[in-house]
Amino acid sequence: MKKGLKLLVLLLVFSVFAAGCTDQQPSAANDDEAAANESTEDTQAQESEDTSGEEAPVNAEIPEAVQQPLKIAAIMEFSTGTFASQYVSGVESQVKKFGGEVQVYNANNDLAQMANHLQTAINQGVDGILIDHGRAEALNQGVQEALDKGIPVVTFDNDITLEGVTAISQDDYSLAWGTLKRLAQDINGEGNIVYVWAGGFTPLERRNVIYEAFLEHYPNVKEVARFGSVSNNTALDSQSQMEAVLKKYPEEGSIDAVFAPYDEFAKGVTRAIEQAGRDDIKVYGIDLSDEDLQIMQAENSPWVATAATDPAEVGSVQVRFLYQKIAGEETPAIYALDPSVVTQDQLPEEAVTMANISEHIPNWGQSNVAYSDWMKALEEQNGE
Ligand code: SR1
Repeated sequence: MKKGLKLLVLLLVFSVFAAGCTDQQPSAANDDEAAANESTEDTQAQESEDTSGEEAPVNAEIPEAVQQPLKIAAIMEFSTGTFASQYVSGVESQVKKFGGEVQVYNANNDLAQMANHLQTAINQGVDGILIDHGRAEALNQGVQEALDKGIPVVTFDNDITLEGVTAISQDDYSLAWGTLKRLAQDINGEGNIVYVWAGGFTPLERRNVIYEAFLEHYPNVKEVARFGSVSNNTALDSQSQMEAVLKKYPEEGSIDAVFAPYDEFAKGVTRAIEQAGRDDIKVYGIDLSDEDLQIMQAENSPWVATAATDPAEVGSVQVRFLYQKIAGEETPAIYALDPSVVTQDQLPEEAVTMANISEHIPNWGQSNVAYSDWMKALEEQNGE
């Protein structure tokens, strides 16, 4: 591609991701349409759904459809890792506050199994379905059947774009750019980096769009190695894959940084770097948990920055959109939570946890997103 054209393409990519973005990976093709509309829809959705700071009236009338205890199914592609466990706790806690019951189905990274779980939930006549990860090609048919049967569906980290579904995300484009921007600044726009990545997961596909644009934007940053797989042992696998890379690049200064856009990747890579005593390499991650904070706060930890939202809040927001749907309220087609970048130097000496991180990171977390007036009353009715 000619230099001028390349620059134009790059500028376009950057302006698109700055606006909410598109997904250029073939395996995430269904994202394109949704992502193209994301900018305006997000803004509209956030204007209409984000009631942060407002006190909801406790005596608002509770819609009839949500007055009885509801049966909710959460269909998950996988449940390993600290992100997934925090997400599930957010789902369970919000459903409990609303007086409902949630059955969590874990497909252990098997998309066919995930589709079977979806079918089971539909056959059981649940009141609403939450989808976590998975791919449209495996789930579209089941989701359409649920919609046809009047069962509302809200997805997270999925590329389904069927009409009637609300799809939430952590704004993966911003997550990736937040941490990569920090990486670029720290190495002054030049150096050797390692990329940890696995295809076929919607959030990782979206983050990869930004990574590809990042490499174009910083031609003096060279990717010297790439690996990655998602399994029940992602952190351990990443550790041994990074150990192999370190053996290949044993000289001090031969690797400047690792971009590890999933905390299970970042944990494994960090351990490998620490064990090899390579204090010349820094890790830039995505996601946050108590365990991640502990690793980042350890003395001389290579993990210096991460971009994240609160996974428990993601789960709770998804449940609230589902209850809004069940109550017959309008919900947006797309909603993206706003991530924050957390750097080691923002953290104090004392141990920080997810419970008090908001004291150290400006604008951390979002409360009251998708919170209808009657939700407070429903929670109070259920003794919460
Ligand atoms: C394999 S996908 C892993 C990602 O899913 C969630 O979006 C988390 O942010 C995690 O990084």
